[in-house]
Amino acid sequence: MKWDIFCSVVDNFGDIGVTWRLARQLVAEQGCAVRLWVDELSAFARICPQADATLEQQWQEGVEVCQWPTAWQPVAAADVVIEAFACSLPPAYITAMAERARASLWLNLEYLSAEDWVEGCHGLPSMQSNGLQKFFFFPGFTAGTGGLLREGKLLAARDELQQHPRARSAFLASLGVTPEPNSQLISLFAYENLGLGEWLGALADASTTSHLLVPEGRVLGDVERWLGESLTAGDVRERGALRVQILPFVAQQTYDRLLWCCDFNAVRGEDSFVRALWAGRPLVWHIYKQDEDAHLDKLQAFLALYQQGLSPAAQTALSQFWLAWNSGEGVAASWVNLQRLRAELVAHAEKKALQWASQADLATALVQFYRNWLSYAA
Ligand code: TRH
Repeated sequence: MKWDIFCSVVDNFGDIGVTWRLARQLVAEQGCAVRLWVDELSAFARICPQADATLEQQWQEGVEVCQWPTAWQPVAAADVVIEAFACSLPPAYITAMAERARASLWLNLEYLSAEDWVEGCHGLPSMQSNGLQKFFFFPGFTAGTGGLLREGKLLAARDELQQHPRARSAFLASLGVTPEPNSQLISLFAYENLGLGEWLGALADASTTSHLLVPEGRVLGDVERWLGESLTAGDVRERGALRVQILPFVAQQTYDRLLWCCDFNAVRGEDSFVRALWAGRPLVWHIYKQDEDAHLDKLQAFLALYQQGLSPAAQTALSQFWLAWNSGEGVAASWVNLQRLRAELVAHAEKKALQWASQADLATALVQFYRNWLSYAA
């Protein structure tokens, strides 16, 4: 089974983050031959540091990673073609898809959303002018969607680290992190946030200690402003009950492990958000901003789903903190409230991870979709 995945890096790391993860899993678990076309290899090299951003073609973890050239050179079309997040395929490639003895299956992999309409749109075809059908494939949280990216052994690997304090300490030490025994370990990956200083103030003033890990990125400016100095990876600063440590941007699998080790994860976008869900630890989601505040509907839809099973007090505290985090207002007060419900939120986060892990994962669902399509076409 040959797959071509096309990824256009719009901004940030989400597009390449999702497609790289999917490509790896299709190779490792589904026995597929995968070519990943990326138009900006420098973004790829950030999440896969062993990659060389100057190469037209390279193999990484069994995936053939190719520079998506501006001037497209004809290649044979694959059995299954994924255009990620509605990126436009090269016209000559679309012709090649149609001209195969059996046309390629063409899928548009959409962004993740917990909104109700997703189930109704998942898997719908759209007839193209050349006679090909393009299908819309929606990741999601319910059985009527394409599911979430989750490697088969993900939760077992996570448990290994979470349940063995020595393994956890050794992993953290490999990043230069040595938290005090009772300190709350927090990771912070977020967009610029006007409320960040307020939150850092609340952590510094708290009666218990926190150790905040900040991989270099967009939120660093807010941390620097609060501390009143520039920072680089490796720097550690203390203010009251808070220790702030700047980390380098690490490989994707290393970042996953970091999330598993933390007591609380602040994540953003799409891929880090899903990974924090699998960590089974309390989290806050800095959602990617969209025109006309469309992202707020997405945020509310997810909250509605995530809050199921929480006490009314925890539901209120959680949504207040998440909305404050995303608006940059009222972050300190809502954090203090949330902290009071920590025990309930810890148990809940693991329950949700296990619940979602009982559904088919996205890579399995994609392969199943292809098999169904083949038997329908036969
Ligand atoms: O980078 P993002 O903000 O990406 C966003 C979203 O995907 C958004 O929906 C999309 O529209 C926009 O890009 C274009 O956040 P996201 O999705 O979490 O992707 C970050 C990736 O970076 C993820 O795969 C994890 C990875 N990462 C590392 O590999 N190392 C690190 O040190 C860190 C912090 C992240």
